[in-house]
Amino acid sequence: RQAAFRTDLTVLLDQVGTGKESLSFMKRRIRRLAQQWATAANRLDAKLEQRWRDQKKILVHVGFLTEESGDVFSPKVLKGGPLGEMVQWADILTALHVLGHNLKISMSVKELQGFLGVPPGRGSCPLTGPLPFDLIYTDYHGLQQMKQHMGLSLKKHKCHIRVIDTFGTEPAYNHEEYATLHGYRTNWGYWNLNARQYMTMFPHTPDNSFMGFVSEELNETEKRSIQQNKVNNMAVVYGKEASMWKVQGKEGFLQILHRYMEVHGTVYYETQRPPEVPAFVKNHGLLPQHELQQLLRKAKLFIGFGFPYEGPAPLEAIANGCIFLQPKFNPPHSSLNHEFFRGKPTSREVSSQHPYAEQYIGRPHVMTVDYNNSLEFDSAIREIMRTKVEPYLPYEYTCEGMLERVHSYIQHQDFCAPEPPFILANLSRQGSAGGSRVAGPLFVPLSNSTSLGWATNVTAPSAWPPLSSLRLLVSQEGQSCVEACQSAGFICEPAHFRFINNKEALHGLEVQCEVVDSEINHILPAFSVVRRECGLQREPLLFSCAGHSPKYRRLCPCRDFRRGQVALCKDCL
Ligand code: U2F
Repeated sequence: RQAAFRTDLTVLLDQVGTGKESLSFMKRRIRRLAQQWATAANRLDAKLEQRWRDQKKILVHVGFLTEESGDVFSPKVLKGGPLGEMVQWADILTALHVLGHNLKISMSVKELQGFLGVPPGRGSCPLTGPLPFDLIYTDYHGLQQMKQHMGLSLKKHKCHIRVIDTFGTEPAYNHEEYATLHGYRTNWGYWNLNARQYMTMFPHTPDNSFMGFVSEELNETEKRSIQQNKVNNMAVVYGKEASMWKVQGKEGFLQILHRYMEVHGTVYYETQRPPEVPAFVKNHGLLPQHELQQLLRKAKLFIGFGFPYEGPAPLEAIANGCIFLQPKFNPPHSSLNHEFFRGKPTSREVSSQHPYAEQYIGRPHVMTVDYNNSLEFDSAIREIMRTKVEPYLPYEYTCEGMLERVHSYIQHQDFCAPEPPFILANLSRQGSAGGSRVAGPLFVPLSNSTSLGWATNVTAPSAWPPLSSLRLLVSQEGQSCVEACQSAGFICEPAHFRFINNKEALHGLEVQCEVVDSEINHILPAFSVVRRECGLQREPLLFSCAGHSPKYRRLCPCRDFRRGQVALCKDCL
């Protein structure tokens, strides 16, 4: 069946259910953004020009909100607890509904069993018939529950699963045997999925798919009125829980801030001001989302103290015309050196409180500074007061951007079908482009590394992203493909690894190999210049953009991307 866009959210709101603060929060959000979603649906509908879209049967099982997982989030909704995950799930549900799919929502193990058709009860019971869904969106808790209740049949059906995974899972952690043997085993990873089945909150490692969420959008009139009504010396602190205000050196930089600006907070409290919040701060208490937006519309500065990491609030602040000021982390925080990230299935280095804001948005909307350097901090505040900025929201965080991305994933990502073979032939230095046939140099000269070009005719008509987006690069020693592609203005594309994991690519690059081995190691394909050794990847699950090693230069499959929509290549729609 063909999917038709929906702009009425009544059915969805009924499906979400009642009885928990988390559900009420999500429903309030869905209602508040309904108009914005409807407009976006109409726009995308027009953009896709009647293109056929399959209607999919989709189950959404929100594991972290089930009683069976302990549901620690719901009781904290009104007390300053994490809301980012609920923001994202509300938006995922809305996007799937608006795109017109056939949606079932489960928030308990009992509902999960009912939808899957496995008998209720505690033990594991295999699903005998076919899976009644094309796609299942869940999280790590939900995955565990499915394993418990579907037993071995989970393995058979796992290509249909998508895991909503805030901070991401790198391939080395996802491969059970490899993780166990090489010290990448954590509480979460080791599910042997295709790493693109994990979907993140921000575009972290491109090994995963970027799901995202949305933020409020403003029309031109609202933008103008916001700019007129900005209070130049008003700052709002990012941190809705008192513990987020327990920061080393806070007195120092807060004093500087207070010298120039009136400081506001939205910290949850029961009866009296939490001792962590200084007396000069005007604390509004935890606000409902729409009231927070109003406060942000007036404020000039939204200031982070270092925690929470990578939440939605900075995007909302920037969308409402604030400048976001945040601490730089030197050394960067990661699962190797920081409690919060310990045990998370990634070694990603987090360079500031909000690396997306730092790297994808940047000045003038975002300033990332060393808070221990009072001169630098002082001059940042003065610069912020002088700078005029317009409200800004990256396209990928608008409703249309999210619909476009989720639509593309649903129609094109298929982890069930065996990867279609491709033809690699006619190695030559030149070629002719046309259709899905890639020819011409898959090669970008890098000023600080000598990457060599190769040209070949490759055909893979059903590849997505299409092959036309592929650019082959060689990393520096110690550099990951994430960095190598980024430094050339591209993004690493794990789906393209299979096209460059071959002797022909090495040959075309004129790499001098005395040996070419095929091994199981997440930094391959790669070569060692000193030892004249080349290695190809034997385990496709270990193709990794994130991997790096000081001894190896990696072969990197980069691709182009759309402005403001890094998840999609130029020919991806
Ligand atoms: C992140 O979770 P948080 O919930 O701590 O992220 P925030 O950026 O603080 O904001 C989440 C939402 O809370 C809302 C605000 C945001 O959409 O509009 N809010 C509000 O309604 N009222 C207020 O007074 C203040 C904020 C991240 F999302 C999680 O994935 C992580 O687990 C967590 C820890 O790093 O950080």
